Formats: sequence, structure tokens, C-alpha cells
Amino acid sequence: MASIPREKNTFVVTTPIYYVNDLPHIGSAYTTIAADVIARFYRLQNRAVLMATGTDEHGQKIQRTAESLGRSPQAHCDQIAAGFQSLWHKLDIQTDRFIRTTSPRHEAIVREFFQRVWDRGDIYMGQQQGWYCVACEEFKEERELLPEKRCPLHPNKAVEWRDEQNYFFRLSKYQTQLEQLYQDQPSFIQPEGRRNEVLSFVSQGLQDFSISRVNLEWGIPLPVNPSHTIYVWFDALLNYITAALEPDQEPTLANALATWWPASLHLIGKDILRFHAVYWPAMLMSAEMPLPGRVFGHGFLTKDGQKMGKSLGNVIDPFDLVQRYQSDAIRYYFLKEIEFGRDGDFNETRFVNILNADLANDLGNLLNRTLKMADKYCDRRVPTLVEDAIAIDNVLKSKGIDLGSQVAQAYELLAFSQACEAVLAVVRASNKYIDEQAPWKQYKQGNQAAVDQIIYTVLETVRLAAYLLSPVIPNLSNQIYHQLGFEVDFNHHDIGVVAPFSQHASWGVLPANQMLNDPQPIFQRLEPPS
Ligand code: ME8
Repeated sequence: MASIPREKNTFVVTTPIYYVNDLPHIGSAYTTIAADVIARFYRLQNRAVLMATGTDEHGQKIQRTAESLGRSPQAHCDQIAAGFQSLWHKLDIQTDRFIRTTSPRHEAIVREFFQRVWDRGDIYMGQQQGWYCVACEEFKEERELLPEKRCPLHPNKAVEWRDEQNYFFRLSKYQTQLEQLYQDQPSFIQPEGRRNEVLSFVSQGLQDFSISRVNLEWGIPLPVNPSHTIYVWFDALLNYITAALEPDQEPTLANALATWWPASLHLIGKDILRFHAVYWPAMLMSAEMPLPGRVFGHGFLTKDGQKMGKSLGNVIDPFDLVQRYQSDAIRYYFLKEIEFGRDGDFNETRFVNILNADLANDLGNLLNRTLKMADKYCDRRVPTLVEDAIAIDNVLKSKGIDLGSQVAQAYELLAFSQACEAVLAVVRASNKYIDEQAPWKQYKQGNQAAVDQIIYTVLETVRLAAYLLSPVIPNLSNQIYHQLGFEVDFNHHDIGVVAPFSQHASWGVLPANQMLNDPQPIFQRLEPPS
């Protein structure tokens, strides 16, 4: 791809790269779906979008998992990474980059970055003593631990005592600069509650952290001392730089900076906030590289109100879910039902009820019955209206005129639930409108102009709803657009050229006289779980 000028029209969104100790779970799917939705929204806006995800493959946790399964670490990583890719495909997630930390390109970036930080004098040898949680791949402060030295995030696993020589990164040197960053750019950490957590953590005083390990082979050797490997988090955070390279470019920091760096948005779960909002910007400051635009820490999912975990036996298998319900349903539930930023719950009965109410009834039935009427009363075409036939204070038109900007603002703020709600409110208003206006009565009375206006108004509202929800439910939006007579594919990367937001998010796009297609139910009602 040709390089994009600096005043770039780019939007770069990343997910965490996931540990390959196990197949993806619903939590990793949640973050990745959200990233895909925001990427799709900016593609509609015809921005040059890069959506990056990947897998975090080094470190003790992965080495031990592979050993316990009797596999070589690389063979294990290959297998699990393929599982992640397959799930993203099934969930209609369009990844532009899938970074694996064991790739030679990534390793080259890590070495060059390490060297830069080393040359700045920000790395030194010291003695690391402390409690290490292998599941977090992180040293824990004694005061953070639960009784019997358990990690609060992994209470079924004991932390391990370490006393070894490590190389350290001078995080403390960046205390003031970081505080300045949070002050100058209040939106750097979102939402507000997460920002406050970070401010309070940083105000307690930052300590240097170790960035190398001894006696651990499964990692990138330290350029200055190959008997150490690079700490898995130092390595992993740099995936964001590797992602900024074009696939055919030589892996250098200069190349990564040329087009896609800095990232606009790092989407993460609240568990890894400190790494992204404190360690990562400090590492970039040391390497004298631009900082990402914002870090958003979303909440955690529970199942039926309970923390999910293998030992609890209540893990939701996303492969099973997508096979039973298809991707649009899953995408819609998680984004509509849970306010992004807060914790949320998965409950299958609620899942089925929401999908039936919103997608099968409110949206699907509305399209279906209106198309049937258009078939009967309007010759299966979009009615042709005399100019300005629909009054500006028509309830649907007046809502429809504002809807595009309202929903765009919600997407920009990552308020996915609000975006869906705003669209659904107009869809519900359309159902009410059609019942009140009763076009079948007008038809009987020979009032064709009134019939045409009602049918046009409702079809146009459904079109607008489908367009604005297309980042969330691209396949349903495809079906709706198709039944309305368009040939538009919301899964196509060029959607912002074919159906740009500036045009299709407005009211009054449905062309008069456009031939409509067969009305087909777009979403089959789901059976309640047994
Ligand atoms: O932390 N609810 O990887 P990880 C919502 N490799 N989101 C959840 C979740 C839940 N119950 N459980 C996990 C790592 N997540 C590192 C990241 S990035 C440079 C390195 C999501 O496989 C959430 O996004 O443990 C969380 O931050 C991420 O999975 C952690 O994934």
C-alpha cells in the first residue's frame, strides 16, 4: 500500500494480544468485537483504518502450558493462534493485522526498540526480589496479595517467590512526564473511573520494573546479554509497533512510524490498565516515539452474575455460541446489553429475549410487513413522492434527520449501547407509526399518495437503521439493504466509498422507483434455552 501522508486520515484501533495458554474465551471475543465495530464505523466514514489484534506467545505461562501438554512451545502457539484466527473469522471480525510475538518481524522490532531504550540509559541491572504471579506474568506487591499469598486476579494460584538478577527499566524517571500527559490529555485514559485509578496509582510514586528474566528460554534473548530473555510484557506491548508496519515492509521502527503509528485507540480490559496507561507510554517516551491517542479499559464479563473461570466450570465457549446463534446475534447482545466501560453479564435467557425483541420483532418484522405492503400497494417498488411530500415534522423523518449524527457521536465515544438504543428507538417509533397510520385503510379508501408516503417513510427508516447498525450486525444489514433493492456489501473493506457515511447516514437516500426484493425474514426467532 502506498504510504499515507502524515495529516493522515487514519484510524488505528488495537486489541490486547491474547495469551495462547488456552483457546479464546468470550472475554477476548468481547474486546475484539468492540474493536471490529469501531473499525467498521470508521471505514464507513471512509477513513484509512487499521484494526490490529494478535497473540502473546512468549513467557513462563506459555512455556509451562506447552510442557504440561507435552508439546513444543512453538507447536502449541501455532495451534492456539490458529484457533484465535478461526474464531475471529466466524465472528466476522475483519483484522488488518494479526501479530504473533514469535514472528521474526516482531522480534526485530523488539530488539531495535530495546536498543533505543538502552542507548537512552534507561535500562540497568539490578536485583529483583518479589512475589510473581505467572498467570498475570507480573510481580505483585505484598500488600496486594490475598491471604496465603494468592493473587487477587487468580485466587486459585499461589504466587511464586523470585530473587534474581534482572535488567530494569527506569520507569521512575518518567513520573513527572506521565503526570503531565494525564493532565494535558484528560481523554488519554478512559473511562473516567479508570483514569482516576491510574492517577491514584501513579501518585503513590512509580518504581522501576524488571524487563528481563533468567532461567526462561521461551522469550526473545536480550540483545545486550543473551543469557536473559525479555520480559513478556515488554515484548507484548511492542506488538502495537509491529502492527504499524506494512506486511511487506522491512521491520524497522522508522518504517512503523511512517504510516500507521501512533495508534488512535488501544482497547483493553480493565485488568491490564497499568501496563497500557503507565508502562507503555513511559517506554515510548524513552524511545522518543509518539504516544497513542487513547487507552480505553472496558469492564469484565460475568456469567449469570458469577465470575467466569475454568475451575468454576462456567466458561462460555464462543465457538459453541457462534455456531448456535451466528455472529450478528452475539455482536449485538454484548454491545447493546452492556454499557461499554462497565462490567456486564451474560445470561442465555436474557440473550434470547433481547434478540427476539429487538432483531426478530422490532426490526425484522417491521421490514417484513412493510415490504409485503409495498409489494401489494406500491408495485414492489420504492414509492415515488412529489418533492417535500413528507413534512419536516413527520415523526420519523424528524428523528431520522438527526439520527446519523447522534449515532456517530455515540460510536466515537465508544458508547455502543447508546448507538444501538438510539437506532432501536426509531425502529420502535416506526412500528407505532405504521400501526397508527394504517396504510391498509388508506389503500382501501383509494388514498394512494398517503400510502406512498407512509411506506416510503418506514422503508427509509429501516434502511437508515440498517446502515447505522451495520458495524454491529453487518450480515443483517446486508440482508436489509438487499431486500430494499441495493447491492451493497457491508463486509467489504471499501464500504466507505460505495456507501459513504456522509450520504447513507442521512435521511432520504432510498431512490424512488427502486425495485424491491422478496420479503424474507431476516432473523429467525430464537428458542429459549432448555
Ligand atoms: O492480558 N471480560 O492477555 P489475556 C471481559 N497477553 N474481557 C475479558 C475477560 C472478561 N471476563 N477476560 C479477558 C493478556 N478479557 C496479555 C495482553 S497486550 C499487549 C497483552 C479480555 O489473554 C480483556 O480485553 O489474559 C483483557 O484485557 C484481555 O482479554 C486479556 O487477555
